[in-house]
Amino acid sequence: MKQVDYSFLGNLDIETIEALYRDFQKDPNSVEESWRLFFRGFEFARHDFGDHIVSETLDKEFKVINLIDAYRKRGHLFTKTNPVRTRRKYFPTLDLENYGLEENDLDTVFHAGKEIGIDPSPLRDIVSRLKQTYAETVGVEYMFIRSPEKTKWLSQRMENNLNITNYSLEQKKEIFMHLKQAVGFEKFIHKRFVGQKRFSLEGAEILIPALIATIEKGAEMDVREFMIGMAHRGRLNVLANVLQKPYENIFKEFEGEEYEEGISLGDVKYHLGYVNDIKTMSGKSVKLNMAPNPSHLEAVSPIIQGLSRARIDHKYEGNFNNLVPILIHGDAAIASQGVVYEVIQMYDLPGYKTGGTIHFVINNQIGFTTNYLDARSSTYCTDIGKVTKAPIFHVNGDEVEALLHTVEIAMEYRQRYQSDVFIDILCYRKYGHNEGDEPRFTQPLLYKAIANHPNTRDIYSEHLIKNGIYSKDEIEEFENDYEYILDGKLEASKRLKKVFIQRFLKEDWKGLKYASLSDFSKQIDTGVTRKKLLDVAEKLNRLPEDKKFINKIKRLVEDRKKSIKEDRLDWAMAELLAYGTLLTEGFPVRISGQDSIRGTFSHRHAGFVIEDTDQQYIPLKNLDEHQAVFEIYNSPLSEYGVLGFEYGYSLAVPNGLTIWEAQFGDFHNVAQVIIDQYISSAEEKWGLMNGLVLYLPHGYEGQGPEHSSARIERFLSMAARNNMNIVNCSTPANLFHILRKHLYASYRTPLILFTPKSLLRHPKCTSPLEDFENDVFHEVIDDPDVDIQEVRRVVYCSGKVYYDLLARKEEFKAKDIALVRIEQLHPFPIEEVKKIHKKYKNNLLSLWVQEEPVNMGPWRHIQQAMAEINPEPVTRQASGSPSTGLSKVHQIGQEEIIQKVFRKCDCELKNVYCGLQCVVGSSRKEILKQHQYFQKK
Ligand SMILES: Cc1ncc(C[n+]2csc(CCOP(=O)(O)OP(=O)(O)O)c2C)c(N)n1
Ligand SMILES: [Mg+2]
Repeated sequence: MKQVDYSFLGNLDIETIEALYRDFQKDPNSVEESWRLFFRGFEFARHDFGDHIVSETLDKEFKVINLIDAYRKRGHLFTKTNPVRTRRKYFPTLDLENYGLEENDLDTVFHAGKEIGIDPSPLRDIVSRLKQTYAETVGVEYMFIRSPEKTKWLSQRMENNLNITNYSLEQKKEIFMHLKQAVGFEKFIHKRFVGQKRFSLEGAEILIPALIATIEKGAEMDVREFMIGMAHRGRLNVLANVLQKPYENIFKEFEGEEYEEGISLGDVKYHLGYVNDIKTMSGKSVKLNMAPNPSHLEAVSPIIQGLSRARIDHKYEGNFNNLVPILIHGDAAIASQGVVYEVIQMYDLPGYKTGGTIHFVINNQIGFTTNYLDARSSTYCTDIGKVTKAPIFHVNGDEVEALLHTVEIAMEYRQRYQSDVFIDILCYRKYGHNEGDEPRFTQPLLYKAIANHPNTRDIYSEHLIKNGIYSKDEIEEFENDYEYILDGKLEASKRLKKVFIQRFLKEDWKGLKYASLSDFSKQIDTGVTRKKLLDVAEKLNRLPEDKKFINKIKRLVEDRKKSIKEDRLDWAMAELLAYGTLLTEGFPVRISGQDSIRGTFSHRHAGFVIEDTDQQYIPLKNLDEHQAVFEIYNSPLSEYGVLGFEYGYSLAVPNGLTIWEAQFGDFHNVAQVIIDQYISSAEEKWGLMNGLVLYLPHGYEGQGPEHSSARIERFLSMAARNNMNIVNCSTPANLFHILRKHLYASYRTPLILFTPKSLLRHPKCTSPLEDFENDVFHEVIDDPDVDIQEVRRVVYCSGKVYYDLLARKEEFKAKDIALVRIEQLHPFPIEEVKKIHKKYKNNLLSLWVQEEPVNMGPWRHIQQAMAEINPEPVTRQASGSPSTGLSKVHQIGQEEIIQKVFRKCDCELKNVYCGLQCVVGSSRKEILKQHQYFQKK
């Protein structure tokens, strides 16, 4: 249908309008908002004028309707929401003349008033109501929402309840108490801890009553838990006055010198998390979680989503109304950190939705020293919310009642439509970026205005005094009393010996412990009986008879069955069997990554698409009725957001196998923040365990600089004190066992698994059932095919290059070369390696072989870890890029590496793996020493 331009309505005759109206009545939902309004105006006019309707009266009614529409759509541009600055000017304005109306019409009664829920009223009243609703202290953007039901709900909810609401006396007193605490807390710290960084909330203290109102309203509407993520600004205040973290603990963090046991390095006070069960004013019990977060702005956002989803899945049986994520953003961060987009984009995806997040923005119009005009191109910092058609409210940070009213609407909307909602609080920052930073260096004008601006508590006190609710003296007394309480808490904090960091979600982690070095080398019986293996395999390889599948799928399943019969299980089979057995033993499994269901390299096929449908049959969901939940999702094309999500998910499910898979290993660097700030360091900073598994496809197959290396070296450079388990399996069975061990261990660490590509189909990369049954995870795999006494060269390697070496070894029938695979790179299994090393008594030369350039791959870490053995490196030359783009050049490089390992000495002892010369050009003296050895022999 064509968009209606109301201006030429005067030219439409009544018959035409009648005909259009009849169409509309047949299918009211088929029209756009402007048409709906058109017909609504038409209804009003007809209702009042019956058949005597004339185009002139219609025309004016429509103009009023148009004005209403304009307020709804553009009213937010004309609000008075900025407490300390004048707004930019927007055109056209909402003045009557821009809508074909004039002053003279102000006293005319228009039936269009019904559109905003009032009786036919003079235009003056209609405009006044519109202004109050859409262009005073709250601006709202919502007319871009494509669902007529949602826009109608929002219009009605806002128009029927004016923003300046009449809170009851008791409510007003309560609001004051919260403002008093929010303001008093900052002032107290400012006075008592002079010059210390706290990232004060001053200028945005209104956030505290807003959060409390969110929790109160949520609790009334079935919410039992909130998952909160926020940055530095005001965090201490939120922890103290919303999560009710004891004041004395916070004060101790300003002065403490030592952490309580278990926290090694710790973190600054405004990054710490906290969990508390609180009672709301209406007597409901609500769990509040504040996740710890790093300095990296917005990095916590995906973590909150994953945590929330995990809780919704595992604690609230999928009921999105029982848990609400809250994200509190800074205006500069929300506008420009890309991960915000990644998180928002996930909001409605089946694998990632959390039922809608309430986003608050502490919009102090500045980021560090950067003015908002330099910080974004968009009109609002919240414009990102429009991507998913979430309603966006902009509220004056001086107007507490208006904000609380907005919070109520936001919570109702979220619970009703499971949508994100944004509340942009226009406020200011009382001091510099932190309390020691001079803001007048960069914003002298603004800070002049801010210096003279009263805080929200004082503004609200004025209101209460004016309305006779409290006297000035009473207000002062309340404020003094609060300061007195805080003084008592400060004294109490001095009696505390150490700084206490509450372990986030410690209740959920009961029974699991931090890993020690010896834990890793303890063997855990992860074998599974043949009977069970065959039973699970049979279910994995069964296609339901009543469903149709393409021939290729049938063939694939037949091949899998054949591999079991022939006792040659490949990588995919091992992976699926690991999941399958764990599921039947009660461990939930969740996998997400780009194209993970089929698998980037087409090996996994965890779901089979039913022919001619969009549905899938997922064998791992159909093992038995008591099995744990299996979930697998193709993720959106994001790494940072999705890895953060899965990290959060695994935090909330300590006994589940949560896996994030990179499409190719290199892509993990898009999510580097999550790896640096959470995966590798969360335990030392916050005492946080985590069992997330990363699958990072790795291996040099000539696919170019970006598809070869998962940057093993980077993980190894961050590995220390058992913070991660870094593994590069070379056999399907070892993969099976490490995954099972990961869950059966009494400790948890992130598991970084480098996974293969070409090995997925390599005929040698298979394992017999026996290895799944009676074996365990091996940190090192010694060479089974050697003549121990004859071994002259011990070649250490890891992962896929082993098979390249093996091919040559088999070709040469070289039983005098031992290929030893390091399957676990961290913690490094040095004792086991040494044991193997000792076994080869006649060894002359130890090598470390890798496909990567010498400055990449595990080499530099191996050099340290195996210092006692001192292997010589066989690697590619140092380079900045991991690999060549030409596959021929790759092959030459690969051949060079292999040749170096197998090249025999050029000397008189030809045909013996005797010397160092060929490999690394050792000194003449060393060569002679070896020759002597052989001569003696
Ligand atoms: C990813 C990232 N980049 C840079 C910084 C450094 N930094 C800390 S706060 C800040 C300004 C944040 O501004 P805004 O988001 O508006 O929050 P505000 O401090 O104004 O509350 C910057 C740039 C950071 N913490 N994280
Ligand atoms: Mg800011």
